[in-house]
Amino acid sequence: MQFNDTFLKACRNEHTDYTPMWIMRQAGRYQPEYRKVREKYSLVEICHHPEICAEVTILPVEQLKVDAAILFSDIMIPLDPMGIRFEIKESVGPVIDNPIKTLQDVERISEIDLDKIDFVRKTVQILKQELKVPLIGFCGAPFTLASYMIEGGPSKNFMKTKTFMYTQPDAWHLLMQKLSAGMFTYLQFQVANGASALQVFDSWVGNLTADDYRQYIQPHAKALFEKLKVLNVPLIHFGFSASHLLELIQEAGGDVIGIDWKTSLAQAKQRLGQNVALQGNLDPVSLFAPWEVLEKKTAYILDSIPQRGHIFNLGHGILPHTNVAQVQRLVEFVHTHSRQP
Ligand code: 1CP
Repeated sequence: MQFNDTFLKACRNEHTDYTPMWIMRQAGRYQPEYRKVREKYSLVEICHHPEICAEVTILPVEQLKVDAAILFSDIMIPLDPMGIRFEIKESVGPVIDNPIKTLQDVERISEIDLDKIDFVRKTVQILKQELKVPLIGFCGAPFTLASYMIEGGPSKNFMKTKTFMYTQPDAWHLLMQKLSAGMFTYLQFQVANGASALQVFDSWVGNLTADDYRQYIQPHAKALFEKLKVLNVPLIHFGFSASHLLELIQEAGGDVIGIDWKTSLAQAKQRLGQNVALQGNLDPVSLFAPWEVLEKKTAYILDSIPQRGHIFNLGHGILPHTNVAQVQRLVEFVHTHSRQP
């Protein structure tokens, strides 16, 4: 089988025969095979075993026939080698041992020690050998990571994070700098070992006002994306529920802007311009609709913007109870409906 580079071409806004797609969280609970692996190993244990981790990464590519793989990992994984201890709790998400409260806590965060995540190097190297589609490396953006580090876990209103930002701006900016530097090194490491595109997940940044984004986040996001340019791979920048920040996110950087399901793709294209590639944006819950409804919604998205420079995806992660056969049908439909004669 030949290497399928359709996804990379679309990221570069080049002509492709059809619209490529992958799915955020494509390796996960909705797959019986993944659930089986999880009976034996925790999420972190999967990451620590390169052979198993590679298998979990490849599974959705083979099962769904998507055009890209995403490294199976979590945004928290590179925090441990910076001295941040965490746990991923069942039905909760990441929980931090000692949440950050003071400047001293921030000063204690170390530079990322790549020797401690040698399993990532091994996994990516296996995937480089085995995959016939590009591998997307990823990290959490500084704000999203900081929110877990300060709140101690998932949050609804980000009260502690914003209070920290407003009351201790020097400590905040130091934290952002440290995270931005650490994530650059981490992403560079993934590319050096075989990742051929990168996605930065700023999942929770939509909870900020545009003014706060500009003042507290954007300089650091910009610094990260500026440095990433030298790696010469497509960069995807995704924020959830961040319609009000789209231009600012684009200004911070990225060859591809990820669009969440709440935002109109056509309006995003108008606002951001024809030269930027867009990724998105089917509502993950649409997969629970009858096929005819799902088909209509998918066609609407595909037909709403030019085919060139569009990577089809969900507008956020796939949900645990999604039916695999429905996802397979979706992928097939996206490929055939978008095919240029
Ligand atoms: O097996 C399990 O425990 C299921 C839950 C799970 C999975 C499958 C977690 C806990 N993490 C992951 C893997 C993961 N996380 C991947 C690789 C899978 C793939 O895409 O194929 C990726 C890309 C992530 C990234 C991630 N983790 C993000 C950014 C993406 C997003 O959805 O916005 C975030 C915010 C996290 C934190 C996290 N990890 C896990 C959960 C349940 C959460 C969210 C918690 C919250 O609501 O705050």
